[in-house]
Amino acid sequence: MKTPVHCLLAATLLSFAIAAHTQNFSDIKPSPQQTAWQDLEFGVIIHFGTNTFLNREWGDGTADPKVFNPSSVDTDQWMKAAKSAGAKYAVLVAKHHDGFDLWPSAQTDYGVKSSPWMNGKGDLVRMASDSARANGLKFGIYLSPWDRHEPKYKDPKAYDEFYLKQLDELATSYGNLVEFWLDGAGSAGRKYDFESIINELRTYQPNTMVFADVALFKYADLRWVGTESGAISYENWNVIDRTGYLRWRPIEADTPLHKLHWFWHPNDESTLKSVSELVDVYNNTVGHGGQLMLGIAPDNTGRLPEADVKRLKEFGDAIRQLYSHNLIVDEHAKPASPDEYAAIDNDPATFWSAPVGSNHATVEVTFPKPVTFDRALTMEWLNDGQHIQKYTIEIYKDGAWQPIVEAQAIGHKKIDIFPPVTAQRVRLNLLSTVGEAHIREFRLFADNANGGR
Ligand code: FUL
Repeated sequence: MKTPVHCLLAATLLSFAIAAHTQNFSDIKPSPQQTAWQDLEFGVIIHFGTNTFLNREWGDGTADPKVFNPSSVDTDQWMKAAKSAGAKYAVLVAKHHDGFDLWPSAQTDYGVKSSPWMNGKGDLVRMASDSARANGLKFGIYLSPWDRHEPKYKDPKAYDEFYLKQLDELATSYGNLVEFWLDGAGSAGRKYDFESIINELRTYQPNTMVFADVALFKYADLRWVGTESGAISYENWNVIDRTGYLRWRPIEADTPLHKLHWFWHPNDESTLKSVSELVDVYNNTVGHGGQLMLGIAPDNTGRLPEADVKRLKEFGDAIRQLYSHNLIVDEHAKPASPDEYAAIDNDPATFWSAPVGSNHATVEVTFPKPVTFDRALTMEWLNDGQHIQKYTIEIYKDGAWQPIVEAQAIGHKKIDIFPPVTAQRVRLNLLSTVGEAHIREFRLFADNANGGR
């Protein structure tokens, strides 16, 4: 027969079990590091290595380190170009699947230290991290778990130790890492000791955000969008359920500047994405509440090709042009009530909150005269969770409110694009929210090329 103490223990365990099963979507909140990362919105990932010299995407680990011999590496040029595109941080592929290290790792000779570049004395992780920071960008690292060169790879235990030591070198020598990329490619069926890997990383980099695809969900802070096409094609909820385990895992969407190519290839100008393709990528990733991770690749001289530099700047200019003239501010719209001002002040550091406990609210603006616009940008304040489940954007026309957008999920940022409309009164109608909504920004824009304004 059970004693009362046992009964009490059983009851406590049961209530824990029930609590674990009754996690609510709206109770899950981001960490401060996650919201800070989401505010960055756009980063670049840089691929450079033996593949650059061998016209390859996936090296098989047999390349002679002597092929790596760029004549004029210019990491400042990389970072300036990334910045001109609007990126806030850069992730360097320190080791891709071929196992070639861009820093002088003490764990292997397979890397820059066996190459003729800088007589084997170079350290690209150092150069890239210094240049990133000098240009106002944060810095992160990709270290491929799949290693096609390292002989220890065949022995999971020995390789885990090897990987951990490489990770130590990177996590302790190059300053704060904003993001750490764990790529699942090539690793299907392989079990790594991720418990130890993440513990090690956290010891030295407690604030780094770990990116990984959903298979590594448990260890990651961020999740992969599921495609490299540069779009989030579904409603973007930051909370994801992995078999009863709800967690805040914001989306990152990685896509290369050149179609299908992460590394540089000779005569590859035709794969360079056009400005309008890149603007679509931006609208469909950042404008869909996710992070854009754009792949850029230096050529075999160690510089980004001039055409790529030009395209990155054109892309940045196009986004600045599209989203710097907020009509609500420029055309002096007034809110329906003074407290709504925090939602329309063009300042994402301030936010407006709907009445406590409410499940529906509106943010309304009136212009002195009718304005024409074709897109709205809305930002939800997420520190307390993602609350807005259904909303419309409406214009007042012919004596009634008429929806021009009907959608779900706002999240970090939502850009809604529609045929140009002209109106004097506009409102964001939050039809259904879990608890009160919080809005950082409600902005309206006109794409001049689209006949607006
Ligand atoms: C993928 C890799 O296999 C590609 O080569 C590239 O590094 C991309 C960013 O991630 O999984």
